[in-house]
Amino acid sequence: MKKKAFITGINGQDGSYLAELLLEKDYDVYGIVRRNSIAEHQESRINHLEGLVHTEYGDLLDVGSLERLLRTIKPDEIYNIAAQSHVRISMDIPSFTVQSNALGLLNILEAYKNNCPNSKFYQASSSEMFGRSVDEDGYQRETTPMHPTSPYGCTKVFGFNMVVHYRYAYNLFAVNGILFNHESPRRGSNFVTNKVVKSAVEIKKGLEKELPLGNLDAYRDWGHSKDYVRAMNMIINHTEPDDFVCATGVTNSVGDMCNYVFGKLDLDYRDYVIVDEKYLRAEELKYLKGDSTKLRETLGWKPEYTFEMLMDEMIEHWMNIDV
Ligand code: G4F
Repeated sequence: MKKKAFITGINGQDGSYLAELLLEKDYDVYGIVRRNSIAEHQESRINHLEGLVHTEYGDLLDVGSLERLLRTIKPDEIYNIAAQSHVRISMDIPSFTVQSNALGLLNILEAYKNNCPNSKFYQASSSEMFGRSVDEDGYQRETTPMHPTSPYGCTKVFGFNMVVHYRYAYNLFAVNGILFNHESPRRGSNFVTNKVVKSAVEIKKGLEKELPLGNLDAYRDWGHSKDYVRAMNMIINHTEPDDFVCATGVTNSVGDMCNYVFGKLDLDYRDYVIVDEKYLRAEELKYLKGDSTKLRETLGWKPEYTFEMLMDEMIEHWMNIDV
């Protein structure tokens, strides 16, 4: 019998790559999409999967839809990837962010417990939970204390703790992947990697003159979304329910990233990048570098993409389309 997977956020970057991976592994793939007034671009990341995945209208804030779908589909694996995932925007709309990410997670966790407790549940937890915390050796790992620096980070700490609590309280196979930043050509263009690559290509093509950014001194551990959805599937298929950090272990600043991307296009980023206060954050998470030894040693995961391969793929993507 084919395994059934249920994905919230199937039309996002990670959801679309995860759906592709699970189809390759011969799963039946179900997902929910939220109703949007502009229907045209709603499923643009999964248009190529039309007829291969089953999509239904649903919403993490609509308990009835979650209960009904989980009761009827009875998936083997549930991946909760949907979220208000933009950290700076979470400072503009903290209440909505809490509703989507914290209350929404609780809604689907309850629907899971009440309708298909024999399924397995994956929660998209985040390195943003670590916030101000770095271990003495310069890494964050599963044991690093969590001191989040944004409403988004606070909601993810709530979600992480609820998943662990439900695991022990109700004997559920509920797990967390603590994923560091992961990108791809499918990344929204208001996240810094795709914003920089898209703008640098536009500048190269003579379509733009400058690139306004926020903090250039923040460090991030950037990997490829394809590698990270592979980790999600490995984590949910481990013999025991557990929590794992997924990261490359390499960190670069936003300035380093600009230098690499503009350099590949034979441009000097310092001639084009300006700092615009609009993109600064009320509190910045300054430094992320993940230690994923537990994931590598327990489950044999390792990333296939380096930072340079990731950036090169994104540059090539934008060079090949009309922007
Ligand atoms: O690309 P970002 O917006 O990603 P951020 O805030 O690190 O969050 C991402 O990674 C988290 C995992 O740690 C996820 F949980 C979360 O959902 C999301 O996927 O910003 C990266 C860095 C920040 O330090 C930011 O201040 O880039 C800096 N930055 C500088 N200028 C900018 C800009 N970020 C954005 N989005 N736009 C700018 O103009």
